[in-house]
Amino acid sequence: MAAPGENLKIDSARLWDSLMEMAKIGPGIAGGNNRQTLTDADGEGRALFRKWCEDAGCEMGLDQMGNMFAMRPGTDPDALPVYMGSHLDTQPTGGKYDGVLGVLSTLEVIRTLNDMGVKTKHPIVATNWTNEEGTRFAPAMLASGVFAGIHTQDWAYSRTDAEGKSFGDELQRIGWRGEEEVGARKMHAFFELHIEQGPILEAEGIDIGVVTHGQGLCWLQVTVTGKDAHTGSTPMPMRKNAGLAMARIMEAVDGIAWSYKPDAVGAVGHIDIYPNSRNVIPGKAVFTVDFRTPDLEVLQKAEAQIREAAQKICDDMGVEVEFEKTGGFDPVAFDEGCVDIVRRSAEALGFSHRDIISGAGHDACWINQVAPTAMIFCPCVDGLSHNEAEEISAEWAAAGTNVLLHAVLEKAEVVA
Ligand code: HGY
Ligand code: MN
Ligand code: MN
Repeated sequence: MAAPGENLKIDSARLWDSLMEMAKIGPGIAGGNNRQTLTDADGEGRALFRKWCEDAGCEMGLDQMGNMFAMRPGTDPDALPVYMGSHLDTQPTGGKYDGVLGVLSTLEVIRTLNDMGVKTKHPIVATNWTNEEGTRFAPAMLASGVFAGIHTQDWAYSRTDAEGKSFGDELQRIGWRGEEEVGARKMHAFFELHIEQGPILEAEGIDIGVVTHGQGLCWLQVTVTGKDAHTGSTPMPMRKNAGLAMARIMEAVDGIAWSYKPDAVGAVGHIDIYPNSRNVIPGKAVFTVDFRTPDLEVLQKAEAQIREAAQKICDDMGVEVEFEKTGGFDPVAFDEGCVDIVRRSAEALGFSHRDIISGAGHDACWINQVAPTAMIFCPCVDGLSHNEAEEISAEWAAAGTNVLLHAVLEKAEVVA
């Protein structure tokens, strides 16, 4: 005799339709999405998610960082809710599934429980975290970071984008600043389904990633100041070429990451060069360094090494260099109990699975500091993400969502 809820399965076609519907909001130029945080498109996507959740009978909540909560009541209103969720904001050239699968899978879980008339002791809450990507307003996972007490709300509100607009003003402008105190909600557990954003699961033909850890991250912003000068009439020995210094520092970032192979990774992703004129030697370069590794000591060494290497490169070239730490977190070990629930849910549903470390950062990495937390990965094609060509199969999406359903049901306790 199956236990209550044991044979429950989500509606794969309905999940896929919701993904494709959401993908129409903030379209990219090559089939993906550009629905950056706190843009009008983000506001539209939020409104659609809210409508769907209200249609599913959820009680909506909104906090002062714009985090959205959709609660399906439990039989015991005093029982701490089981939360699940991810983010609807995307990269400028993002895919249709990064974060979005993690939010719309929670809607599908709630719709499925409604269809089956399943009651749970603990309430269940679907969540959309604001500004997970950190591309418009650094750092990444900003709102879940405030929720977990990592950042102050004032500091988060003060973060500005490339046009000098502040997070706080933009949140107010799109009309998604709620009244709830951020972090006041207490959680029985938190689960996040996400695409792997790496090649392992697909390459090994595995359906589910049981995420045991998240690698640590270090984000630096580097400003090199040289001197604008004529590219034709300035003798080579007199040049103070900030662009060249940046190129040498970029090379150093790559070399440091390779020196800690196979786990460490490093790149420079955002580059601004001034005055960016074809016949002016760049007098200023502002760029970002992104190091990641599961090993905290290696992460700290890599940061120290790039600061030292960049300083030497700039001293030798007679240019100035400044560093700003714009984001970072130590490697994360998720809650063993919740990780085991994910593993057993995959097992019970007959999905192949393997333990895996997350290469990307996720809201779950911060929520893990305030509630028992675990993540579920599904494969993505060629491991590609943060690219409009990001792709998954409906089967992968359904498998991940079914594991999410069963993991959440175990923590929320089905009431027969
Ligand atoms: O940067 C990250 O790992 C995430 O995609 N925001
Ligand atoms: Mn993501
Ligand atoms: Mn992302």
